[in-house]
Amino acid sequence: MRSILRPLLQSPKSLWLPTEMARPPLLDPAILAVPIQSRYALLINPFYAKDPHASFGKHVLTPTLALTSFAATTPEHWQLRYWDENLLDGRPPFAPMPEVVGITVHLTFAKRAFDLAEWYRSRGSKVVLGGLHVLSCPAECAPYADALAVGDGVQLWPKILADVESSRLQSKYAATYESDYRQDPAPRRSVLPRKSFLTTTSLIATRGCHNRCGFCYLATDGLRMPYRMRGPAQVAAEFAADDQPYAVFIDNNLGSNRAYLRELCQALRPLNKIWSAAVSIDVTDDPALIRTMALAGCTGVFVGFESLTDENLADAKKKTPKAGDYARRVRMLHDNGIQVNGSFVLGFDHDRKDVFTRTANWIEENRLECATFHILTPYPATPLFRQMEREGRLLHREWSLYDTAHAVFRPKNMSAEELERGYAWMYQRLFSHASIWSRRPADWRAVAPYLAMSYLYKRSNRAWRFLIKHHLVHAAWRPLVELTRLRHVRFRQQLAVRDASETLNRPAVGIVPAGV
Ligand code: B12
Ligand code: SF4
Repeated sequence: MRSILRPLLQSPKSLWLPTEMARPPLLDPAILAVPIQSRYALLINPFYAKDPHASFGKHVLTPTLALTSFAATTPEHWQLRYWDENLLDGRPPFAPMPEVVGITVHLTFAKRAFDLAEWYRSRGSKVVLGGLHVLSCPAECAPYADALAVGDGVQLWPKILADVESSRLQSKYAATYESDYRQDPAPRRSVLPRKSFLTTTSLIATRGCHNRCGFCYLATDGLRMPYRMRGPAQVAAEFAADDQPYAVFIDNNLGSNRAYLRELCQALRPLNKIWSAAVSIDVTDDPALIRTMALAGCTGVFVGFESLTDENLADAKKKTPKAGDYARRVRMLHDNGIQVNGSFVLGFDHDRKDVFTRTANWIEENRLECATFHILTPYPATPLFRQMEREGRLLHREWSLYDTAHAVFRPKNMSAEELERGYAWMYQRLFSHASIWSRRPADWRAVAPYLAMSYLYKRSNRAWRFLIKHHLVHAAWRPLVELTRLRHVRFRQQLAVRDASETLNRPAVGIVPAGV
């Protein structure tokens, strides 16, 4: 069995990176312009290079809502097509040639977005650029676009298409993030290729966060994003409508407003489905809320611990409990059957060379099922960027390397090379057999599913490439997820029965691992 699986299982040291995971498909200059099809819009999520240290599975867990959110506002008489270059289906479609091409731009794939824009524009399409990088660097993006969409696309897209129809397209459209979020339509998930993602149900219930950490894109100059919430019933209805057992909340911080999260859980509970979400660890200030989340189907949380050093957290202006109290809080989540995927930033000013081993030891001691690492990255127009610029510590402005896998600044207490080596070492260690085994759940009944998920997610990059290319991601993953959902439904029934008769904070029967 081992010998059959060996070619598919990744050795963490091999750092396997096939060309199609490293480079975008060729935009053939020889392809001539074909007639434009009017009232046809193509939306593109551009290619970005994958980090061979991390899991390729992450990229097909759940789709971005950048394009589907505003796609829902497309008038009926417009034909719409969605194209995600990261699904390895080759170059984006061009026959017929779309009248409008909408491209979302992040700094890491800005170059690819600009290449796509030039290619389509030179063949007669009107290109609209929007997204985070357009917000933070509009002047850089403007030469590549017929129109820039700065801010919320849901408000801008219908106006842009109407102006295309009347030949009055403007070069810039701007909208704030202050409208009533409950008025937004549900994202148009029907345009997504269902076979290509573990789940197409990326849900978003809130925008914004009560924090404004200096390194986060939410702290971008001029970006006003008050915490806005959709109606809990709206969110539950979207979950039910997409007919998937598992959803991923892509909110920045689903735990920012606890009263709201409680209401949302009440709306989700009757669905008998499972979900995971990003929350800040202060959500554990309220143990009853953690139990409510578990009863509503929460199987995993993505927590930005960022650092185990309080001075780093203070420098980043993150309002968070002391790092010394993190372990107790992780236990509380585990006791409610909720897995923890910890996110750690490396390279803060108080990080010394021991940060790597210290962090890895802590993750193993506290049995975090999964961990994600990021090299500190100063995103343009954030307070961190300004600080690094002021201190002359930026090494370059090659945005494609601002992907949190490269050191783009001079760290204080180590060299940039040491920081990158330490980052790579963290993934090697945490994705190793020994480390995966050391973090297995305490309850033996949860060990087998934990191992299945861990190996699929952390050590199967060759398999991921195969599954992505052959549109088998959903088929391969869904049975595991469905099984987990069934186990979780049983688990929460036991939890509810016990709550009715006993005190709240006794540990639950065991972790039910779902997702990653
Ligand atoms: C889902 C997600 C992913 C998915 C899918 C990514 C993808 N591009 O396909 C996965 C898990 C694979 C992923 C990976 C990574 N991600 Co990511 N991801 C997200 C997440 C959680 C949600 C994105 C989303 O759907 N947002 C909701 C939509 C509705 O908002 P939006 O994108 O701003 O779009 C709105 C407007 O901007 C506008 N708009 C956007 N595009 C366009 C286009 C047009 C034409 C128009 C008119 C309007 C428009 O309209 C939309 C509606 O208002 C965000 C955090 C967040 N909550 O936003 C991080 C985030 C985007 N990711 C981030 C990062 C850093 C990464 C990684 C580099 C991290 C890593 N090392 O692994 C990788 C690699 C991706 C890369 N190289 O860029 C950062 C980006 C920071 C930055 N300044 O660019 C974010 C902001 C997280 C953070 N807090 O730092 N990610
Ligand atoms: S807690 Fe997370 S989402 Fe909120 S500002 Fe800080 S990094 Fe951004």
